Amino acid sequence: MGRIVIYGDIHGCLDEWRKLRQKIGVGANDCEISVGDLFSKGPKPLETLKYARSEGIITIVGNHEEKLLEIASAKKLGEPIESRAHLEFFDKLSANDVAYLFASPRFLKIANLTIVHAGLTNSMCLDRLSEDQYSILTRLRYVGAGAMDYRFWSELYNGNQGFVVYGHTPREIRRDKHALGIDTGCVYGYKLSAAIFERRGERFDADAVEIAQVDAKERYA
Ligand SMILES: [Mn+2]
Repeated sequence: MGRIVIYGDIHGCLDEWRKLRQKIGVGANDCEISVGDLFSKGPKPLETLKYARSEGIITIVGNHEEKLLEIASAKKLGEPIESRAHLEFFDKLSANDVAYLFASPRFLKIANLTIVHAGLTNSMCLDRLSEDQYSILTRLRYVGAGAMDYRFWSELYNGNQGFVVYGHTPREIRRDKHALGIDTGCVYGYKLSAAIFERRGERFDADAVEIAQVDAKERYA
């Protein structure tokens, strides 16, 4: 295996994503993973989803992918669907697009690396998650450290589920002891980022991670 290349939230910013892949010079030996939220908010949602699928890039389920999975099951059961925007998008998908979403993992562990969309807490064990904990993976931001004391999850995370690479909360690259946040808000006019890990023996050296970035062409949301 070559490098592991992990992309932050793309939100339909396909032009920037193509440019970033070109800049990194991804090759057939590299393993590419998106942290999820491939679409919604940005300019080319459908094309981005199809691009990820056709390029063989793995997508972790984000809160927006989760919405589509919920719509798929609501349709099957004949239940009402609340999110009109997501429903309109869902109706444009091909059977292969839907199959790609259903095949997307909620998290991925590769040696010492763990990739999730939003975050996790110290009490969660990825191999034994409850239904509620699945949706924590796609939404988590702050956790209570004590009464009235809320901190960003990665500040308190003790590394018991590996070194976590995540997106979901847009801002600059955030580095904590056991986690790396790579959603740099491309759809809001900032940057699209990727974290690149090289194999060192049996593991990936988180201290030697390389960050590659391109600027957003414009502000979309
Ligand atoms: Mn998200």
